[in-house]
Amino acid sequence: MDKVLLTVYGMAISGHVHRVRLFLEILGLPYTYVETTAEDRSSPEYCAISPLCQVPCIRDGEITLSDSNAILVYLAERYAPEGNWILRDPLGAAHLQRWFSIAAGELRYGPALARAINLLQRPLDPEPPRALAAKLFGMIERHLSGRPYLAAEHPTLADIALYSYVSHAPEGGISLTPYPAVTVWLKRIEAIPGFIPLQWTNN
Ligand SMILES: N[C@@H](CCC(=O)N[C@@H](CS)C(=O)NCC(=O)O)C(=O)O
Repeated sequence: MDKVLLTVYGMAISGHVHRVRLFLEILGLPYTYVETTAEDRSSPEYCAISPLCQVPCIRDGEITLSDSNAILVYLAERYAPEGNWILRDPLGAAHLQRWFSIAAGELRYGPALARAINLLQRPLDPEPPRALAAKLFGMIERHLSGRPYLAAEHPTLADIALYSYVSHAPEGGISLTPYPAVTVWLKRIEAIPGFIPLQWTNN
């Protein structure tokens, strides 16, 4: 394999960024991490490589790519094509896409938003995102009862895409105690070699 020259642009608090770093660590790929400021993210240079001026964004040699789920797919296809992180049979591929949509929808506007409201003191009512989180976590709890992982009998990108904001839901005032199957699933992800936690400080 060519020498890997990966850079991740991120924000330590972000679960979207964590899912990318988590996967890079699990794959054992070396990379440089660049913490961005709000000023960095609004610069024309940054918005040229991340068109919505968001993190995460990666640079891989000549390639730049934004959107956490797109980055996961790129990394799996480019650096672990022999792995089974992506499901290729018609139903498996559809299920994986379904979890990506949930990660960008209910997860983002449920537990992730409730967490942002709490941690970043956003002037928004946390109850609607908490209600969405309860609906989502109830569904995931039922789904994981009797299943080890979200989309297959083994970990896939679905698990990587969901882990960060599910595990940090308590920071949005959402307890995981009512969801024992979800809690066991989180521990399964944490046992994958290379796992790194989402760690940030607000100083
Ligand atoms: N669809 C994007 C969403 C990423 C996203 O919302 N990033 C947030 C941080 S968690 C961000 O960059 N916010 C800063 C901004 O929008 O200015 C992805 O999956 O990467």
